[in-house]
Amino acid sequence: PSMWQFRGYGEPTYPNVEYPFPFSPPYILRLNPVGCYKRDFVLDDVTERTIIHFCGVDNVFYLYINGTYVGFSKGSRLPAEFDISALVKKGVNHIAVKVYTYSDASYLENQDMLMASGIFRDVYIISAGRVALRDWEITTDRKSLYFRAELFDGVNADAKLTFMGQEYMLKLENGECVFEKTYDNVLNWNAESPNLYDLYFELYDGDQIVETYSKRVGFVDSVVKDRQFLINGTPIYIKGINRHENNAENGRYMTVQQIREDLELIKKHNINSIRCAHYTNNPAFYEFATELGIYVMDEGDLESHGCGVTGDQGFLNKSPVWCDAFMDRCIRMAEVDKNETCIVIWSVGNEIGTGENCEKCAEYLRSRRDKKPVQYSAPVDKYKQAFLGNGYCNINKLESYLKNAADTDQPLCLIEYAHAMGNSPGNIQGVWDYVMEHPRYIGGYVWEFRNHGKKRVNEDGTVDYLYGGDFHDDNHWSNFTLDGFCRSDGTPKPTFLELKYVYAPVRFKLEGDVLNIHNTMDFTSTENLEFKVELSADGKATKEYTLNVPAIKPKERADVKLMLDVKGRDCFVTLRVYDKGDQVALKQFELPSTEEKETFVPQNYKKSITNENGVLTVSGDDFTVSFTNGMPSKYVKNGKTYFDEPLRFTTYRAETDNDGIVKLYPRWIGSWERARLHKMELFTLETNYTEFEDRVEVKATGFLAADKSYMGFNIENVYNVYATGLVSASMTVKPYGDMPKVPGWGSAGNYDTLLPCLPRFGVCFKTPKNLDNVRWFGRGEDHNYTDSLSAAPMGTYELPLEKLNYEYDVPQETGSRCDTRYVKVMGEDDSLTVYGNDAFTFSYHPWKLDDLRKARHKSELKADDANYLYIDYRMRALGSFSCGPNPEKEHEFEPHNFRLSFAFNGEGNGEPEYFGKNFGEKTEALSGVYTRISIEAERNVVECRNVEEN
Ligand code: IPT
Repeated sequence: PSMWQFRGYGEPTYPNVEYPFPFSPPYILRLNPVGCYKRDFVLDDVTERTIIHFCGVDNVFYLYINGTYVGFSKGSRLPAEFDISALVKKGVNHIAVKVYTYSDASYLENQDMLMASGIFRDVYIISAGRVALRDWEITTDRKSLYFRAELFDGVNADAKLTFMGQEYMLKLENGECVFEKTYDNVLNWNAESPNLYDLYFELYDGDQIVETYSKRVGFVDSVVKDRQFLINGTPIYIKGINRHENNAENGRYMTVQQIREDLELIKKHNINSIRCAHYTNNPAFYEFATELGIYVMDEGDLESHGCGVTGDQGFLNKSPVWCDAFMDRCIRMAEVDKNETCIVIWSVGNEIGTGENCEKCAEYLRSRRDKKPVQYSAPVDKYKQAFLGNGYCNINKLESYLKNAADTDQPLCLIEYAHAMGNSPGNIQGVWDYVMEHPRYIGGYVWEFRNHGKKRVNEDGTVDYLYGGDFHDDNHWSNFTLDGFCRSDGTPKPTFLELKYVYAPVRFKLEGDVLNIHNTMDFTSTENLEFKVELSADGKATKEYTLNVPAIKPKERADVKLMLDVKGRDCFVTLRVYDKGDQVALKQFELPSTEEKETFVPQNYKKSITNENGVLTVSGDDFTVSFTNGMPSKYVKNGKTYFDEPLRFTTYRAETDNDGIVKLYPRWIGSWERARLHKMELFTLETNYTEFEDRVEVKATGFLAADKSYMGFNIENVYNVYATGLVSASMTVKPYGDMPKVPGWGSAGNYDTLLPCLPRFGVCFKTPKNLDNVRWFGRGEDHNYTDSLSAAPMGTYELPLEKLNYEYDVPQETGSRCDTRYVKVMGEDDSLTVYGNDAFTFSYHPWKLDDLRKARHKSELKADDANYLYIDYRMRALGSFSCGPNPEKEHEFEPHNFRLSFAFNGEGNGEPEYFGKNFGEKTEALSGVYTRISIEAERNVVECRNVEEN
């Protein structure tokens, strides 16, 4: 199986919303490439009945056997079977399949993914005899089994059903039998304990067994009741993810092994639910989900987003002519997948607007024997949907959905939330804190599992992942489909680990030394979890112990006392929870400090100072530091040059996809570029120095500003150069003028966010290449942002530079670490060490910022001949704005006055020499409004003036 565009025949396309043909249903007014498949196959024997089964063919196909036309099928992600008994012979046979790229069905298969074609799932032949199973149905609830078998041609036959250790002889009359039985004492199936029982079915022709089947069956029922979603009568949380069937080498063709690996990775991340976005999956998927314990929302292969061009996404949904086509997709989904234990919800489809057709589909699904809740994306009748499904919204909006749902009886479920495009999403923790406080919310499904890039191996062996616009396509949505928690090559992003800990089986609160443990599991007590406590002070672990936790029942809480005897300035208690060796929960609390930083006491020293040609140089015994244009510009210590270009203020970051989607939706990028944040230069008005016995103080004031823009920053820098070559810096920054703003957008429900905001503010050291190891005390180990900290506890970490930065399929901002107290960028026996006064955010890149900004594929990003160490006062949070909300206000970097204080020193690789010293004024937000510099600009400034106190 494959998709021909992944095998060198043509290229995929990525139109996403807009149909890749003129809107004229049911016609396809465009060139329609056709793939012709031909091959021989050998039948050792020809039985009474030969059936050929196609598991998935995109988009429609015609089948020919031995030169004779057999039939036609559509429904790309649905199977099709043909009886070819009359056409096959013993020995060599010939099969031909003509696959069309487009058809009227394309109007209903407009999902957001790479469009590609071909026979992408298995094809197999069934050779059966006179007595042969045509269909079977296995439905359970908590106690009973309903079993129905149906034979071809209505023949009579005997059969044996083996289940729960018992054998039942069945008689099929006119080709049918039904078996029903209630069992006491069965263990129910749920995602936490996927208890299964083997069912065997043997079919006889006379006394010969002619066919045998087996299925693993779970006893389970799912209903929506009293504003909750109940599995076996117990309300559950949906800790879910949306998943497409997709991989970088074969498109929608996945091997059984790959499907298994996906699900194991998903399960390992504390995820209990998958929505089959947006079509029925490979049959192996459901079997693994059943075995591993994953609740599945199965979804019809139905999306008509492109109908939006008519002004109504539901244009076809409302058309009676299309009703059968809608129904066909839902009936086939339910018929094909009806025996899968893991499916607990049916979904009609995605983005099909509103209309009678989807109503009828929902009615049909609701009428089925299994009585599973039915979800549909179109809230025609909000009283009938299983869930009130919203997503991609900020906390305000979550609140208002709750209010609007006051007169309804369903739970609220975020069918899609937390858009993981590029370096994203932020605030999953915030959403879940809200969910946990509001029982009507039962959770939801993040968007989505894996990026959809198409792998390309370049001539030099580097690998890129391609997306819209790379395929000679002009109707495309660029990299909008690189929006998974894993890169295209399957590597998890740091936010996937964050998701894991947000979805953790236990949550914690700490008051004094009382730890409140909340079991968020639905069926399982905590008795098999192992709780470890780690105390640390100033970056060093001081004690570790195992916590004795009583078995806490599902959903219940218990208090446990902690021993918190730790002394130091920065004290933390870190809780790690293990389930069979796998860490399933992580939480850190800061403890009160018992010590203060020591004030740094300088030594007197002999110094020489020169001030020529705009360069001020201070030298001591074994160091020299120069200042140019108010910034440290060269630093040599013990014969080593740590930098010899001026530190640069950095007011820009390589845009994340949430900041704006390049060439698609500029959003913040547009606003920041209009403000010229990427072009800011420092204009120093004055530099003075004063010599003291024990230091030289350098003061500089100026503007950070750019042409064509009325905004900037007033800067006051104060440095002190001490005896050992230690240099402290205190930078007071006051923004002025017209600060960048961007409106919220559509579905994000974020209309209220018109805050001015900055991408970052900090300084950058250009360091030599040999400083290629990094040690820091701060948050790690993976990168972290103020709205994505749950997997990033404070600690001392060390990484080689090449492992420090997560590299996205589309290069963008990466590698930031918050709350850092010191960072050492190290060579073999030396380091440039930066000390916070008290904390900063750092990142360290082997690339130039501009190169990181401009590269649109991995291979375009080349390391520079220097490294770049960024010491930031603040780095903007992530948010989810590529298809969701901006960061919450408390995480947003609103412009305000502040001071950034730190010190740097050239030193060895051992303990940081000045860690724990206080160098004077701290890094902090300062009060005050923006400064205005011109009356004419009044109009622009007014809107920004609410930034009174930071
Ligand atoms: C949502 C779609 O359902 C999904 O297929 C995908 O396109 C996602 O957006 C964005 O990646 S719909 C959302 C815009 C409400």
